[in-house]
This record gives sequence, structure tokens and C-alpha cells, in this order.
Amino acid sequence: MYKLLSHNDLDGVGCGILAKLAFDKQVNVRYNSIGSLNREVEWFLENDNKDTFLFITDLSVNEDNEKRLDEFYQSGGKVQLLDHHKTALSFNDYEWGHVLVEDNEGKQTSATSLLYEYLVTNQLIKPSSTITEFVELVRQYDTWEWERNDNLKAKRLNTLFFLVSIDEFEENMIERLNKSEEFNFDDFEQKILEMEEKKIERYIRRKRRELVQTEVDGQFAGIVYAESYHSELGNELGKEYPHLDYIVILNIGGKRMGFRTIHDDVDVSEVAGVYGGGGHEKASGSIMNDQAYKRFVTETFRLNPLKEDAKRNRFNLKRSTFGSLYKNRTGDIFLLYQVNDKEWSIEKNNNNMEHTYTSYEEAEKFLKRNYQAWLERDEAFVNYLMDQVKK
Ligand SMILES: [Mn+2]
Repeated sequence: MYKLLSHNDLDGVGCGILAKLAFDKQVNVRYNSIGSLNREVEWFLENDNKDTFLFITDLSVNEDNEKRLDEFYQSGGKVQLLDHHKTALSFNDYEWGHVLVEDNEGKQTSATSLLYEYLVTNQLIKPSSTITEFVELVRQYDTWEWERNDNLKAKRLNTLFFLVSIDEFEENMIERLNKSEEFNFDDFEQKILEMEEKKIERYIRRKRRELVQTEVDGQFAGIVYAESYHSELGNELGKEYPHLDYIVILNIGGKRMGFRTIHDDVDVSEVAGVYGGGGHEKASGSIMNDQAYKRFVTETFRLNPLKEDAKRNRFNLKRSTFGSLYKNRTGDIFLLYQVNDKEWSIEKNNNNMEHTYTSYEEAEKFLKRNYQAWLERDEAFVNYLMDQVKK
């Protein structure tokens, strides 16, 4: 018999699907949140048959279970941990651990791609082009490579995953992977996927107006409350507000937090580490302990949300030769303008601020970090120019 303990996201469930394709009725699969895995491992070690082969995928265990699993392995037990999270790299010290973040071609891995490789190498699964494509879609979604490749099929696979129950998704995928030659969505799925995508768009638009900004340990964070669509939300908010180092998504009901960044020089697995969590450089999570609750909830609850930049302007545009007009909540007006090829400068309430910047982006980042200013609408810009002319 086999037992597979995996994560409850698409990548984790991808592992369960592969295990069922490989072992059929010989495997017992359980999906876990990051918090519930350790209980499952303890239960396995205390109650399960000693001959059962244990797989742990897309998650890693705490220190106590790390020791217990090694004792289990040393006394002849069969266990294999497969993960691709940077924070789990130390499990490579064990013969039963295999953690790989990037393969030798520099391609980012996912738990599903690692398990597939393991099963194929050990001749436990018969590879097929359909399964290979499914694994690649899961990998691209989990690593966000789909976005660079504009691979909407990968994104849609994840959307579908959240539309149905895990059991239904599993069953549906196993049937598809067992027979079809190519991995495709049917007409009905296409239709509900379109509806769901529109719904997610509206949800994100609403959340964009709820984001508050705060400074934590020298970094700027944007905080939002949300229970669903965490990856989409983290990504969209990060792009809407690039002056923020990372986005914190608070799930109060689940007492959890997610951290996302779009910046290469920010590592949110370190941020999550401060609160006892972990994950990837670009996406991580942790439970909400008292310290985190105080920092992200209590201390920011009264803050006003950031205002979005005006979007339909024809005149007050970023990088405009007339300058770009910004405003903040206390009514200060800022004009961001180019001085020469290499310099950008800011006027605050018609007074030049001393510092200059090497790019528009740098100057705007300063404005948004320090004043939470937003790009004004055309109307205000025109009024501002007329006032200048009168003077
Ligand atoms: Mn994963």
C-alpha cells in the first residue's frame, strides 16, 4: 500500500492525481493545508501499517516530525518527501528527501513535475503525452511561468480546480488523462471558465480599492482582506501598485496570511519566515500569530485605502512632457516632471523639492511611498494648468 500526503492546492492535488494514475486503489491520498500536515504525519506513524510507503509532496514537516520520519526510515520504513519550496531545502540531507527548486536546465520545478519524474524514473507510471501536458500546465501555473508564456490554459486549469470540489476535479482529470490524446477543456467548461474569469476580474477591481499601505521593517507592504483568489489578487495588486515591495493577503477566518511580490529583489519567503511561515521567493504564507495580528490588523485597521491612479486620462499621463499631476489625501499637489535626459524632479504645492531622480519610476515610487499620492484626473490637471497660466 501507498499513502500520499499532499498540499490542497492545484500542484498538491496534481500529485494526488498522478499517484492514483500510478497506484490506482493501492494508494490512499489525503490533502492538507500547511497547518494540518503534521497531525496527519503523526497519525500515520502511530497508526498506519509499517509496510505502507509514505509520500509527502508539496509540503514539508516540522522539526519533530522530521526526526520521527528519519527514525521511521532508519528502522526500515519507506518514506519519500518531494518538494520544490526553497524553505525545505534542508530535507536534502536525508536519503528520503528530494527538494529541487530549479532543474539543471534552470527551469523551475513543481511538486507535480517532481513526482512525475520520480514515478517515470522508477517505472511506476506509463508516461503519455496527455499526462506530460497536464504536468506541464500545473508546473507553469504553480511557478507563474504561465504568465510570461501567456499560457491561459494553465491559468484556466487552476480556475477550474477552484470551481469544483477536489474529489470531482480528481475524478474528472483521471478519466481525461487515462483516455484522451490531448488535454483540452470541453464546451461546458469553456463557458463556465469565461463566467468565472469575469467574476474574478470584478472581485479584484473591488479589492484594488481596499488596499492599505504600511511600512514593515523598512519595506512597504500593501494589505488586503480576502478569502479567495489569492494568487490572482496578489499578482494584480502588485502590478497596480509597483511601488509596494509586497502584498499581504489576510484571511481572518482561516487565521492565515499570504505574501506575494512581483519584484525580483524582494523575497517573501523571508517575510513569511518572520511569522513562522515559509514558501517561495515570490509567494509565501504563514499562520496569523499574535505578533502578525497586531502588525497587520490592529495597527492598520484605521488607515485609509490607497487611491488608484486615474485610468482614462488623455492629458494627465505618466511621463508626459507637461509633467504629471498627483495628489494626496491631505490635499497636497505634486507635479512630477523631467528636468533633462537623466533627471526627474518633483514640485510639491508649487515648491521644488530638492532631490532629483534618475527615472520617472523612481520619482513616482518616492511620491507613492511617502505621500500615498495618486495620479489626478484630467479635469484637475487642466484646472491646475489654468491656475499656472493666470499666475
Ligand atoms: Mn507547489
